[in-house]
Formats: sequence, C-alpha cells, structure tokens
Amino acid sequence: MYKTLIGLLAAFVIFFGSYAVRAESGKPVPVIFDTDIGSDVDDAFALAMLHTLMDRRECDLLAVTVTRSNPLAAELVQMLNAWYGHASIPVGLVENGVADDGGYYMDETLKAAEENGFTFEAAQIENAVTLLRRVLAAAEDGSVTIVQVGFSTNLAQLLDSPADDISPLSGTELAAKKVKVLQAMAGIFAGDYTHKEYNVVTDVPSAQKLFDRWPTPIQVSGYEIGAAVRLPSESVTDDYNYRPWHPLPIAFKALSVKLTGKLSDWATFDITSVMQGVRPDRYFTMSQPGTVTVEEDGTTRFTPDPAGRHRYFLLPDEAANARAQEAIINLCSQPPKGAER
Ligand SMILES: [Ca+2]
Repeated sequence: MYKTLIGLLAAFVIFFGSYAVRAESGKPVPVIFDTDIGSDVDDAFALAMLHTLMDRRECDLLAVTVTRSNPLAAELVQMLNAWYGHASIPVGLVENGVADDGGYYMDETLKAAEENGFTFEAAQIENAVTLLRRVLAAAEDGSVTIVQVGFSTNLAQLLDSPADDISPLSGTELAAKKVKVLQAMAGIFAGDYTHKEYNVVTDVPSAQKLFDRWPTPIQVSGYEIGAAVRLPSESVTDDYNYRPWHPLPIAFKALSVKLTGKLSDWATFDITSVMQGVRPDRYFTMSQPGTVTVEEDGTTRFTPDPAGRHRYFLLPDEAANARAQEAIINLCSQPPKGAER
C-alpha cells in the first residue's frame, strides 16, 4: 500500500516537475537585435524571422539598435517593425559610428512603402547606447540574449558607458548582470583564415574591445556558416506573395540585381545567429570553449581554452544544413498576424 502511494507520489512529482521545466522553457526569449541593416539583406530577413518568432511567442524583441551610421537604416527598421505589426518596438541609432553609406536596398524598400501608402506611427529614434542601457536595466537578471549581426560599435560603446540616471551600473556591469548570451555574426573559423570578415574589418577597434572585454558567453557564427546555408531565390519570389506588397522581396531583388545582375541564392549569415539565439542548439552545434582574438588587420583567431567564454558555430553536415535551410524558408516567409497593411 505504502509502496503504491510512494510510487504515485513519485509519478506526481516527476509529472509536474517536468511540466514546470517545460513551462519555464516555453517562456519567450528576451532579445535585443543589433544590426548594420542596409548593406547585405540578411539583416532584413533575420529581423523578419524575429518578428515571426515573436508572433509564435518564442521571443520578445525588446529593442533594435542600428550600427550603420545612417538614419535611413533606423527608418527602415521602424518600417519593417510596423509592417510586421510591432511598431512600438524601440529603435536606437549609433552615434559616432562607421559606414554612413546608403547600402544597396534601403532607398528602394522605403520608397515601396511610400508608394503603397504604408504609414505608421513609431517612437522617436534614440541613441543606441541609451536604449541598450534602459532595456538592460529593466530586464530580469541573466535573461537577455543579444544578437549582434553588424559592427561591434554599439556594444563596445555600451561597455564603456558609465553609471547614469538610467542605472547605477556601468555598461560592462549591466551586460554582466542582465545578459545571458551574446550571439555574434563575425569573423571566420574554418577555411580561409586570411579572410577579413566585413562586420569585424569595418570597425576593428570595437570588435577587439568586444571579444576582449564582453563579460558573458559569446557564440559566434563565422562567415563560413552563413555562406554554407543558402536562402534559395525561388523562396523569395514564391513565398512572399500573400500581401499586395511585401518589403522583403523588394529589398532582396534590389540587392541581388545590383550585386549579381540577377536573382541569386543568398547567404544566411545573420539569420543563423537569430536561430541559435531563440532556438539554441536546435540547428547548429558549437565548438569547444576558447577565446576569439581580433588582429589589427581584422582577421580572427580562436584559441581553445576550457575556461574561455567564446564558442563558434561548427559547419553543419548536409542533413543539418537542409534542416536549417527549411526552417529559414518557413520562418522568414511566415505571414505576420494581426497587422493592418
Ligand atoms: Ca549584418
């Protein structure tokens, strides 16, 4: 009799114990997206995927901070947020940043919004570091995933930011206290190590500071990962026709035609960091721990070290690559819910 009761009790504890674990893991991942949107188009698709994952209650996009030193980039983020029905997400813009060029598709995409009569209300664009400090100060300890898919300018400035009215903590202390993991698309860790990856080489001092001083774990999607997992151009032409107009195919076509003269399959660099941030270890496996070093010329080096805070994405095998590609196709093109457009 007692045995049965104990058995029942044990079954009860196991059942509800595992339920509690699942309920906990079902909480949306709080995400800050830091992007150099405007040159390559993977930033726009990565942002679209975040909106989809937000609709699915898998993530909560707390803020988007822009590292491209061009107000058009922040306006484009506001427009995309609004198009996906999340116009109230705060947007920050870098100060004293790099890369003020107009990129390859910002004009065309914003113009399409105007021509289609798409209007929206959004909060004023603010200073990126101020926004980062405010959002981190308000977050639960150890909860935030930052996805950095451009230059390291904003996060390096955050590390240097002193205590202020927003928080008595310095930026480094705030990051240590509030951030769970930093997902970064940067560098190269397989193949041609002399390759100077764009996000790193565009602002070497900030990348050096980030990998030297960022206080939490960093998982790095190197150039080789996004280059290996392709977004098929057929998906962009076929899967986004559910609305009278859609900003993603417009951005994609403008970029692809400018750079390759036609519609081409595209690399998925920034998208892979979003996937690992919101659905950790589902599509990609990580290296052993170690330390990423950024050289003066912008090349990157990984030194294994059991006490290191950094890991890089390992190249997916054929089956894992196909799984990741299918998820990208479906999640990036998923129709948003609840928005007027
Ligand atoms: Ca990018």
